[in-house]
Amino acid sequence: MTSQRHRRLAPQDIPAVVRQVVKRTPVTDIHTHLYPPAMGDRLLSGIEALLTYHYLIAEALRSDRQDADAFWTRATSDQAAWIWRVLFEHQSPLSEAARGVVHTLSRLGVVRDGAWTWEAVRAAARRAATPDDVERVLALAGVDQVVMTNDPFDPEERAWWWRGAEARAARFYASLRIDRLLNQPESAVAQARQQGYAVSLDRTAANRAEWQRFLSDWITQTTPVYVAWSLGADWEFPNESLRTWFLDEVVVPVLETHELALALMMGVERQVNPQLRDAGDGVVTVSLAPLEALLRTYPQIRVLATALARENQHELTVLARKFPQLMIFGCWWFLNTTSLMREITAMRVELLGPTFIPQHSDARVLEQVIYKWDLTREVLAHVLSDRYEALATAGWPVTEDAIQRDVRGLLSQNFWDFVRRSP
Ligand code: RAT
Ligand code: ZN
Repeated sequence: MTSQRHRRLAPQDIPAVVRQVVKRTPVTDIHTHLYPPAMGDRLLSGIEALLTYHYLIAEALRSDRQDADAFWTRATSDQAAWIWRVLFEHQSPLSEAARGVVHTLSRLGVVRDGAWTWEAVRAAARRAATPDDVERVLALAGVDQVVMTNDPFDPEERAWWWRGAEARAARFYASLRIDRLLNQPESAVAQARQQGYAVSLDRTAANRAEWQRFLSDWITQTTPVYVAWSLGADWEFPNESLRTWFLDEVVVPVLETHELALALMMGVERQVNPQLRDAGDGVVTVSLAPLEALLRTYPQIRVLATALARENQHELTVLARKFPQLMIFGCWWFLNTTSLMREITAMRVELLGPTFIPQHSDARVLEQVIYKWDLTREVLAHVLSDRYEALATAGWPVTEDAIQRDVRGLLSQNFWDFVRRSP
């Protein structure tokens, strides 16, 4: 067995071996909106949640041209039934998000004998997922660890985390999302004050210390794997803004003290169409100059980064060649499609070798990890097969062991090494 894995592979055998390795290698899903079942309503699951995913809401409203305000007045079960009618009965579910529902239901075995009627599909609906469901779904998707999105400005999260040890759940890791601090500081002040911190927007030593105390308390309580910030095109760094003050005086020192990485999710334009609510955010190409300046100013800070615009992908990948403390990750949101993932993943491998994190699921509903990771595995196997075949053809001894090592890095180890933790 072992000698088999050390055996030099013939180019024609490579695709099958790569596919097998990619299929069996467990994933760390480094950015999701999933939570342990003990967090109750936070964990979305089941057919209604799958259908009322904001990606599908946007697609259904576009297809049917129904008034969005009318959509929002419906009960969730009606919204789900309507989306099914529009996207699955009145047209074929060709989009990635719609195909994802079909793929997921098939893999879960809930649609039998090709009976894709709404009645049959709805019969698969469940209420809150049990811990056993979570285990089963994660096993189907081959996901071992899940990183949540935790908002320190959310009073419910505060109540949950301060309940202590019981808040910890196997497989689920916290990430601290500080959007509010850097994007809506007034609201951050109000929320942090409610939690008992005497913070303000003043650029004073006392305020700096109090904000640092706020973040440090959250870090101690949740032991996040990173601190995250999502932003649009309006970031400038360095400059005289309050945002820069927060970065320089609060965020960076706290990251240093706790030896944490910062995750940047760049290129979201919030509420392009507010009528669509959660489905109303869009994409914007950003300048990467502020990121570059941040990396130069703080070489000791490790930065995970993803960009939402296709137009930013090449520049971001080149930036990662220049700064080892930059780890690029994911084909985010509107990029999580077969064609764009293929393009972006191939480019990243060609420019960075196996030193990046190809994907995160961004799942908001438990079962979504199935279609999102199946697709990622398909794309990754395709891209890697080409590369290993080219290597073998050039004379390099490609072995199963080597493929396994690289894939393990891409699907989980690169992340854990970068954040300096172990799962
Ligand atoms: O991909 C998504 O589901 C988006 O709505 C956002 O969650 C985005 O990933 C974010 O975390 O801001
Ligand atoms: Zn997200």
